[in-house]
Amino acid sequence: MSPVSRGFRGRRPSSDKASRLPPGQYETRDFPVLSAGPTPRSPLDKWDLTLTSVAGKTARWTWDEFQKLPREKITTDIHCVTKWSKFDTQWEGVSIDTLLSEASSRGVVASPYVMAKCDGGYTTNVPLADLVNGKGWIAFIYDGAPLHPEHGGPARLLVPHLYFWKSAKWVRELRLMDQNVPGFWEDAGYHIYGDPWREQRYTGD
Ligand SMILES: Nc1nc2c(c(=O)[nH]1)N[C@H]1C(S)=C(S)[C@@H](COP(=O)(O)O)O[C@H]1N2
Ligand SMILES: [Mo]
Repeated sequence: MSPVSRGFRGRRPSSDKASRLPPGQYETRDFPVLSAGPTPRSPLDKWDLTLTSVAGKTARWTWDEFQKLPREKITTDIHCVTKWSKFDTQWEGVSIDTLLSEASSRGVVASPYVMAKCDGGYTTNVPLADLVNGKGWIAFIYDGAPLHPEHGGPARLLVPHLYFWKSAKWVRELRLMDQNVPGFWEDAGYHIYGDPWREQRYTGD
């Protein structure tokens, strides 16, 4: 009989967790940092968030104004295209629904696509339908504390049902668009949409 009993080899993922793991992914418990460049630092008194319509109308929030908007708590699994997934991450943020309804009262008309634009130049495109109805947030608290700069602080887009490259760190602008224009990674060969459950990693998947 083997000196090492099966019980000491570690548990297999519970079927609950297994069913939450998209194809080709594995679970990690730490929180890897993936950035295409250095971590930008914008002081909060210079930070703002802008929603821009196709016609060029804008709604802008300073940090203080943004902090006064109604916020939500989000507990969600996240899935990186480099194959790690992390379960039950906890965030607080302002929903895109909230931002859009504020913005529409300021004349910002919705359009079917959005380009998220970030400090440092990163961009990513997301259909507006994937950001509304409780599917997208501008998150600024992670695990009960201000979002760490390496993870996108002061604030990042959070779109957890798509691969995590869509969750743009250091986001400063959501620009509405009529056309689905590829962002930084999409232009470099990543999938234009990026659904982890359909394993849409690269163009053509
Ligand atoms: N501005 C910006 N946002 C970004 C990235 C980036 O390089 N710059 N990387 C993306 C990728 S590929 C992933 S997997 C996640 C990683 O987020 P994390 O570093 O908090 O794990 O951020 C996404 N958002
Ligand atoms: Mo990624």
